[in-house]
Amino acid sequence: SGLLNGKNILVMGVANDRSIAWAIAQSLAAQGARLAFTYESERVEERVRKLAGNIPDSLILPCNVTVDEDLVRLADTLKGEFGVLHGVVHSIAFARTEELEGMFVDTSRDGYALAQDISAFSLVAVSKHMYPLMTEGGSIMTMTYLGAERVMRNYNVMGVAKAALEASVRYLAADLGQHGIRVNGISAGPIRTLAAKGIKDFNSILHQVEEKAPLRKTTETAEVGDTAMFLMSHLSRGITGEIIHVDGGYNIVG
Ligand code: 0WD
Repeated sequence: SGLLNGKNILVMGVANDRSIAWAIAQSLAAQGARLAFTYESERVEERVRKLAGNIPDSLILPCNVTVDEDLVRLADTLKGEFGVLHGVVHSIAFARTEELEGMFVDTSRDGYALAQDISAFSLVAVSKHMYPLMTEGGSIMTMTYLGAERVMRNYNVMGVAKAALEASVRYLAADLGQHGIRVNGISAGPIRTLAAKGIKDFNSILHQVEEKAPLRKTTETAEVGDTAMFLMSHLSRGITGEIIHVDGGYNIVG
């Protein structure tokens, strides 16, 4: 009697077992969802196949979100395999490491465009290609960070991309609400993942959270997973265009 029985959900952004998307997948699978995973490139394909192999009945498909044809093919395959899609989890971001230190003012034109393309526009592109499959309504969600709202040291170009991502959540929610499709974001506290490796002084960021956050601890991926499960489920049916902080309360004090 899972909350997501009979729901077909696309999960994008598993890179390894520390990925936030992987914790989300586990929370969704525990409630009976049927999952499709995408991998960005052959570089991560084997790891994703190994992980997803633990989740019965799941699909594993290629999709680089910067390639339109990949999105077209993904939608076609999902239509054939699932028929109807109920949810999309977008847990994808990228910026060059050289743009994640020093001064934001030194961001290159290329680096800015790349961060925007992969980390913000991709949500728009994915939504455009997937919402026609969501004929029974559904839920789309993405992952964001406090660096969208205020200046966080070294987050730089990614903070600006996350600001665009959060605004995109609102515009997409306004567009897709008429189809019964909700669009939301989770703003997670810092978590040690592959993506976090690119951020300078990540340890000191984690320490600050332990010291200052109301819950006096750092965020665990399972906490994000369970909130994502709520957003994918009927329980959150009144919520759209929202950014939910899952950060132990850090944003109210930090
Ligand atoms: O502290 C953190 N880790 C936080 C992460 C705090 C708040 C938010 N987030 C966000 C990230 O910005 C991202 O949007 O959560 C999302 C997931 O990040 P993660 O789980 O921390 O990182 P990771 O496990 O690296 O997954 C991100 C993945 C990529 O991994 P790598 O590290 O191999 O680049 O995004 C995928 C890729 O699998 N990705 C792409 N997928 C499709 N097409 C692409 C692409 N072009 N580029 C990256």
